[in-house]
Amino acid sequence: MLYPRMTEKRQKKPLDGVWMFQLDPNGKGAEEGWPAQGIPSPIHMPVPSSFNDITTSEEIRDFLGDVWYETFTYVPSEWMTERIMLRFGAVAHHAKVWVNGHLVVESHNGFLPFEADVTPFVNEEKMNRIVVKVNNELSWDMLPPGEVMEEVIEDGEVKKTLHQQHDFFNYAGIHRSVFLYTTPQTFIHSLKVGTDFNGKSGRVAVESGSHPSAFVHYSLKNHQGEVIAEGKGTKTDLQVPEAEAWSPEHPYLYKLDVYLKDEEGATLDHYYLNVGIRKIEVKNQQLWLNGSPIYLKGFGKHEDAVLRGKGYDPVTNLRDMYLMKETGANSFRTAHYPYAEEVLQSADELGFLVIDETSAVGLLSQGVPATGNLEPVFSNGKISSRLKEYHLDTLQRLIERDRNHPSVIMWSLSNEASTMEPEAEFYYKTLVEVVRKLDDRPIMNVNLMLIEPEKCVVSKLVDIIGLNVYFGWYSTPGDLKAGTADLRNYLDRWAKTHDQPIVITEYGVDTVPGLHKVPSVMFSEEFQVQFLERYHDVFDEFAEVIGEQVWNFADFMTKQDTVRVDGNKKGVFTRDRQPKMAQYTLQKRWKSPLREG
Ligand code: BDP
Repeated sequence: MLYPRMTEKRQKKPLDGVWMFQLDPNGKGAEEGWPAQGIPSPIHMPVPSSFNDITTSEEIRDFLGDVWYETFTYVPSEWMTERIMLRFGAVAHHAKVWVNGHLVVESHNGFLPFEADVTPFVNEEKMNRIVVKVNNELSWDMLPPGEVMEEVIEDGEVKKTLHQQHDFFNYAGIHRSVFLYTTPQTFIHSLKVGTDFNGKSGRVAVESGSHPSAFVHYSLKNHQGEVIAEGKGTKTDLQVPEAEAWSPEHPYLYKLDVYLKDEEGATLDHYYLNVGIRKIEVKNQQLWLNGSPIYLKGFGKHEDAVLRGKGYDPVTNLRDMYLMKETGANSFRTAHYPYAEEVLQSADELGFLVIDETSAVGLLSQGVPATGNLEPVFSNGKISSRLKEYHLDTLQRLIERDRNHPSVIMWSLSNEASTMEPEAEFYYKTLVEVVRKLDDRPIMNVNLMLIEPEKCVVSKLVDIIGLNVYFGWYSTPGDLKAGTADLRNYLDRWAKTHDQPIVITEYGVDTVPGLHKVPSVMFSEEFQVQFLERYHDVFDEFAEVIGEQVWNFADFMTKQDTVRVDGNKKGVFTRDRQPKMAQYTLQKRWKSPLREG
C-alpha cells in the first residue's frame, strides 16, 4: 500500500483536525444506528491523537471498549471520475469505518495503515459522513497481546480491567493521519525498490505492480533534477555509474518518478519515491554499510508525548530527530511496534539507521518483563495459531510498507519473547522463512536479560542478536560494580555460544530529572550517567557488540504501577524533550570516533 502523494495525476486531502467523539460503554452504537445517523452526544476530539489524555475525565483516560469518531467532508467534483480512497495511517487497536452509512473497511492492527476504495459510496453534492468505531481491548489473538477481565460490580455494571504484557500505556484512538486521496482508474498500486552500492556505482532494482495493459517508465533524478537513469517495464535495473551513497552522515536521496503510460504514450498515473542508494550486510560478525563496518549508536524509542499520547505529530517527530542528531546518534529502534510512515520518511531525509520492529512485545508471562517470572507461553497454548497468523501478517505488511526506506536496515521480529521454550523454535522458524522470502535485510530478535544464551532457541535463526540488559538496576539494584560484572559475564556467555553480532538494544535506568546525589543513588542523574559509563566500558571489551541503543530516548507513559512514577523515567530526555545530564555523557562518547575510528 503506497503512501498517498500528490502529483498531477493524484490528489490528496488530509482529514486531520477536530472530529466528534463519544464513548460507547455498552457497545450499542451500531444497533442504535450511529454509523448512518451519526453519534448522538459527542464531544470534540483531535485527530490524530490518542483520546486518553485530552480531557480531564478519568473515565475517558482509562476507558476500555468501543469509542466512536465522526467527521464530515465534501469531495471535490473533479474527483468523481477518479478512484477515491480513504486511508488511515493507524487506528489503535480495532477499527470499523462507515462512509455515509456503508461499512467500507475493518482493521485489527493498531500500528499499520489500512484503506478502502470509497468511490461508490461518496456523494458529489452533499456532505459525506465518515464514522469510525474504535475498540482498544487487547487479547491473546493479537499483538501486543493482553487480556480484558470483566467483573460485575453493582446493579449489573461491568468493570473491565486490562491485563497487559508491555510496559507502555495502552493509548488508543485515531493515531495517525487520515487522508482522502485519488488515483486514476488505471494506477500504480505497488513499488519495490532495492539498491546496491559497490563503492562507486550504484544499482536501483525496481519492481512495480499495475494494470497489465499499461506501460511503466522510471526516471531517476539527482538533487539538481537531472535524469541520471531511466528504465521501463514492471521490473528493471537502473544503473548509476557515479552514485552518491546514502548514509546517516550523508543521507543523499534520489527521486524516482514512476509513470504509467498507455499505448500512445499518454501518462495515466504518476507516483514518486525517494531512493537512497546503499548496501547493508552482516558479515564477519559485523554490520556493514556501504562496504564499511558500522557501529550503531542511538536509542530505543516510543511514540509517546504529553497530551497526544501515541498520536503522530510533526513537531515531536522533528524535535526528536534533531535531539538525536545533536547527541550523536546514528540509529534508533521502533520499539515496540511499527511507527508512523512520516517518522521513517524523516529518518530517510535526516539520516538514521532504523531497526524496524513489529508489535510483538510481551510474548511472555509477566507485566514488567525484566522483573517477571518466566512462565511458559508457547508450550501451554497461550500463544495460539491465531496469534502466529497475526504475527506473520504484521511482519508481511510491515515489510511491504517499509521496504523502500533506505533508513530501514533490519527487521526486528519481537521484543522479549519467551525464547527458551523449545516450542518457540518452530514458531520463529516460520517467521524467519517468511521474512527471507520477502526481503534481504538482516533479521534481529530482541531478548531480555533473563534469557540464558545457552538455552535460547531463537537467536541461532537470526542475523543479529538484540539484548536488553539492566544488571545493577533490576538485578543487584544500585550496585553498579556487581551490575557491570554480571553484564560482562552475560555478554561473555552470548559471545561464547553464538556467532552473530550483538546490538545492545536496551540499557538504562529510571532517572528523576533534577535529582542529584553524591555518592549517586538509583533514580539520581548521577546514577544514570555512571550506569551508562560503566556499561560503555564493558561494551568496548566485546568486538561482538556492534551497537548500543539506550533505553529510552525520552520518558514515556505507562499504566499506573508501583514501579513507575508517572510513567517510565528511563529517558535521556524528559517527556517534554529536554535533556537530562546523561545526554552530555552520550554526546561526548557518540561524537568521538567510536569503534569505526
Ligand atoms: C524492557 C522492555 C521495555 C521496558 C523496559 C523497562 O523491553 O519495554 O520499558 O524493560 O523496564 O524489559 O524500562
